[in-house]
Amino acid sequence: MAFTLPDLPYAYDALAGAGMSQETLEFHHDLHHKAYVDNGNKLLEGSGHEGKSLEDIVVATYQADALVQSGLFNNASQHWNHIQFWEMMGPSGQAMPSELETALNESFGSVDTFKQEFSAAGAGQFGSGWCWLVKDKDGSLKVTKTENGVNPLCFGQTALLGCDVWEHSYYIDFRNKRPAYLSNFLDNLVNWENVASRMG
Ligand code: MN3
Repeated sequence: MAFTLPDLPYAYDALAGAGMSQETLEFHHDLHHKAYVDNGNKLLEGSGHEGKSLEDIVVATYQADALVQSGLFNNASQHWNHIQFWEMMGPSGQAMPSELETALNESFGSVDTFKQEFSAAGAGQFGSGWCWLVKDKDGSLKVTKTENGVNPLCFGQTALLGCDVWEHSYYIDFRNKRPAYLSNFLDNLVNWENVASRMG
């Protein structure tokens, strides 16, 4: 089905107090995310994938062995990634549900260790991409990083939390300081209720 740009689940200035400005959200949602939707729709036409869900298009067009992904994959996956990303954030002051805290403690030793691993994955992603907290096929929680638009769907994993480490996500508010953007994301921007709801 055709891709459509969803509204943000909050006002454009809702995250400003948590370190993501209105200007960043206007550029990121209205220009970057919209471009993935518009370009994806052009590439979807005549591709043979028109009848599929967004998730199925991402999985069907991912090429494990290809050095360069197709344009349809890149735009569809980035569309999916951004839908998740908006939902995974909220205004500052969000508490972590106890079941998620317990799961992070069991998987990583402590919430702080999880945050360190997640930040290191994001800071260590060379060039554009994403870092993730995923639930793997065996049920274990893992921190991963992916290049460009590649996401956990490609590996049969459930995305619990993802952070966009393309420069367009942080350059207005943090300039070149990706590690500062990542630590602010974890400390102030994550909607932990949304993350917990994805554990299933
Ligand atoms: Mn982005």
